[in-house]
Amino acid sequence: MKEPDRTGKPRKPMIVFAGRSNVGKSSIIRALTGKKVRIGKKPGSTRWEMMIDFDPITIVDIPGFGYMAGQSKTTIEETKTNIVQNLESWKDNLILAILIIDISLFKELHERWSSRGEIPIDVEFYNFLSEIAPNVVVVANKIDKVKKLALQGEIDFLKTELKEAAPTKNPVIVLTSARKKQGMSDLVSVIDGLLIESGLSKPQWVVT
Ligand SMILES: Nc1nc2c(ncn2[C@@H]2O[C@H](COP(=O)(O)OP(=O)(O)OP(=O)(O)O)[C@@H](O)[C@H]2O)c(=O)[nH]1
Ligand SMILES: [Mg+2]
Repeated sequence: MKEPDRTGKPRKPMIVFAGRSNVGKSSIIRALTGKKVRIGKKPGSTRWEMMIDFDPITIVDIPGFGYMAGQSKTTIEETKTNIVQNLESWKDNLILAILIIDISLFKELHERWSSRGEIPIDVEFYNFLSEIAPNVVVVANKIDKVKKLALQGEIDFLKTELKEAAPTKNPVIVLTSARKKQGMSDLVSVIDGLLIESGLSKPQWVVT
């Protein structure tokens, strides 16, 4: 049963863009929809969720989890708790969760977290999103920052880690550079395919 939104209207199916701070969530939403969501050089640019009406769906830009420039540890923790609570409350409407990863940093951060005996936050979120959303697509963004020869290795590493985290799923990974506008049409094709499977029509993406 779909919960009505704050104005009492029934909610549209939602696609949420999640990921650590500064990975390019807002940049990708802007590149796909042409909507002027806030983008920033420093982590923590998106402070609250932004609901973008994009017929036949609602696209949600949420704050990044993890470090936010100029914010206290308490605020960062509160933001993360808030993101998790919001995502859980949208569960019935979520048709797709898109997890954006900065591929130029993934391996390095992964190794740092693992060496401390902690589950890397990207992997933790991948697990969480897989539990609450019927479809999860992982976007390896900022490919322009990875040397051409190293890219395949970085993607293989990501794939192995995701597979290990959720062995029953085959991770769907799309490679993008929001800055260079690469991979955007691949992402659109994957999203459209899932929308059509769910009986919905394609939105008017600005990417062709
Ligand atoms: N080199 C490179 N930079 C990118 C790419 N995508 C985004 N950026 C830059 O990364 C920075 C963060 O982009 P945002 O789109 O604000 O990232 P976000 O994930 O929404 O960040 P928060 O809202 O803080 O969580 C900006 O300076 C972008 O220009 C990319 O593909 N390549
Ligand atoms: Mg943002």
